[in-house]
Amino acid sequence: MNKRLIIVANRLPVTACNTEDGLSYKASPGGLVTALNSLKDKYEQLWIGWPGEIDLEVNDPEKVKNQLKQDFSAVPVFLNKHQINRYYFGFSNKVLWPILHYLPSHCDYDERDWKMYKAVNEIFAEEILKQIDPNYDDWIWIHDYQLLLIPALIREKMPNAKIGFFLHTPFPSSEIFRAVPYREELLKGVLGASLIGFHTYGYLRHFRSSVLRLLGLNSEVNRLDLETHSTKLGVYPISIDTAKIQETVNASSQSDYKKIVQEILKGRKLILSVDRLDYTKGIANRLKAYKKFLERNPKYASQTVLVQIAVPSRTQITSYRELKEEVEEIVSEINEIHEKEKNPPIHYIYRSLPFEKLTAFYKAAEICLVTPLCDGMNLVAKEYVAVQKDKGVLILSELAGAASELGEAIIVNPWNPDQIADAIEQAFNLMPWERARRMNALYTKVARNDVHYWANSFLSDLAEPAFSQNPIASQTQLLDNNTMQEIINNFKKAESALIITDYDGTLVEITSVPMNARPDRNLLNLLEKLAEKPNCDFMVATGRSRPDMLDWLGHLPIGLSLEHGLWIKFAHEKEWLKTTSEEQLPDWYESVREIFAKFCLGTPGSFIEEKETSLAWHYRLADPEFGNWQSRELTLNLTNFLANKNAEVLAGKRIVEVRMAGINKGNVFARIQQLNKKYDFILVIGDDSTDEDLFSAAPDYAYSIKVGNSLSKAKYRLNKVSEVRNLLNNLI
Ligand code: ADQ
Repeated sequence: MNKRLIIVANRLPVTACNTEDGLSYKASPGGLVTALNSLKDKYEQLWIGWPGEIDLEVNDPEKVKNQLKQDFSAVPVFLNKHQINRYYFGFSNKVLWPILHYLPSHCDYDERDWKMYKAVNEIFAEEILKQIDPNYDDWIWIHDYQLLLIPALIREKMPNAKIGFFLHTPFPSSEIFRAVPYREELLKGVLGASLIGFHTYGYLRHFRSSVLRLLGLNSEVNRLDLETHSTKLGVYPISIDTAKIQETVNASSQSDYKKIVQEILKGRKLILSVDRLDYTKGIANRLKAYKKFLERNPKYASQTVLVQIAVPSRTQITSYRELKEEVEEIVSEINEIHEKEKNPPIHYIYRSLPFEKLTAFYKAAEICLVTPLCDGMNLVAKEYVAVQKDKGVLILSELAGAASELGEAIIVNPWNPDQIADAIEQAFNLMPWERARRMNALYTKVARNDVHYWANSFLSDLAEPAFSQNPIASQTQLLDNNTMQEIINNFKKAESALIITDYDGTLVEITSVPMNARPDRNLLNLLEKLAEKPNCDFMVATGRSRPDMLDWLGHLPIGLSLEHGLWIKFAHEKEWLKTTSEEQLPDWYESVREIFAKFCLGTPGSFIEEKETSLAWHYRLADPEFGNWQSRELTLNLTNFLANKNAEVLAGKRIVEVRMAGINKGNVFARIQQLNKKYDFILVIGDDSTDEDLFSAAPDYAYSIKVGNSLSKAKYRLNKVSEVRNLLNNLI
């Protein structure tokens, strides 16, 4: 089957333009289009996105669609003005964009924008699903923050789909991401992907931390195992088409553009800045730094010119219009200060230029000043390097993703005008060999990690099956419908059946506070009905203490195994069996309590649960990363301390527990032997590490089911509590 790449981005690579002769299409020269063009030999491609504003009352949508498909392999998602205003200018650019760039002061939240963001993501997802063709091996590659919800929407309908997602912006610290309204929904949305790509490891790290803190999900550095699939995480710094840029540099058209540039320079040295006019790009700060530089070095006012090229961007948004005014004011102010000079020291160009012309500016620039306050990557820095090859000096903000790759640039803090002014001075004073050394090193990197490398490395990682690094899947099979039916049939046929299930995480969802996990009405009904089955012994086996469980389940005619098998009682038995003959508290109990108490003080949110012969330290309410770290310390401490004692340390789900050695949930099978009970059907279900003893002790013919995704000795796996309840409901 032929592979096909479905590329989904807010905008199509072509934009519709209304001309006197009707609609025409202008190719957008974005880096993404170039990058993916080079993959055309390997994958057929289909683009899905917004084609720009098209009046559908004047233009026949079917005709537009056919033309886009035929000429550009593109499928339009038609959006009207209202939709674009709320989804794109609203939620995407007045909430997500500023927060992703650590600038929440630019946020302007409106609930209606969020609703439209959701609605438009759904429209995109529907269009993608419509385009899926069973004759192709379709891979879906979704781009950027405007479309965060799509991966989960597709996953829901196509559980095995290959979905890539690439974020072109930074991903900020969880402390700031949590300010986004509906942050959980957004994270869950993007986690529908099989692979999520970021520009830098820093962004990946922040993403993992947000997923942990906001969704409570642990992840590996490169992977996150979810109930339905695994999501891989990777770092793919985007780049440019270096070879193509070199072609442009050598093209004959350059000579005309060079002349235009020379007319602006009038023999002066060129400092160049090129940006979309966006508040993240640090344009105002940079101009102020240049002002400082001129104050300190007045002679340069006649010898240099700062050409600031700014592409108009998102002009519908107030803060972008305000920025334009601010920048223009600063430019006039600086030029007025130096009005006695023949030519003003800043030349400001507010428009988009053809790339060939931009190249002429890059080539002529002695210095390229790239000082964003925050930037996912920044391609201008790489374009300058690709054009210069062995000359010129790049001054680069440490807050641009590109800084993590381009260390040979002069790196500056964009918030520090003195440092930027110093850097300009330093750049002018660098010896030619030092400039060449730095630029050569930069060029080698940019040429090697070009945009083709970027696209190829992302897609080759997407090619790997999502579960390939997940050892669990191969060991414990997902319980399919056939096995489920087999279990139901065998249970119904059985003369004498035994069912043992764990409680927390198996029959009820795990809660932050253990006392909140009370059984609900549906569960109590279900357990009552199972207890009524004449051919069945039903037992709940839990690590919880006797008082808890007697309060919650004591009135039901079911068996209970409590405190990890310390207390066992079958439904028909009157007396409890205590698995140990010791009457006293174990000798380690007090000391362990003291160790736990020390860790409680040092780990805000954690607490101790005391049981008859065991102690548990819970850290579900503590900071998740700190809690994990403290639990490792604690386990190490306890293992040393308990080395020669009759005790074992268990690390469970956000819990560290110490219990008497030899007492575990598997003890129930020894009790069954003692009682000489015979069963022709056994089903055991549990979700955490203490249930592994149950799985090991069960006879070979038993059905054992692990709830969740982690490594287990169980034969089968279910994903969640609701699926366990569904299975049990099928038995009654
Ligand atoms: P942008 O914020 O748009 O991209 P950037 O990476 O610098 O920022 O790309 C700008 C592009 O626009 C460059 O290719 C540049 O040549 C072009 N450009 C700039 N000024 C121009 C002008 N006046 N005329 C014509 N073209 C001009 C987002 C993220 C970035 C990330 C990219 C790619 O914000 O951090 O690097 O996506 O992932």
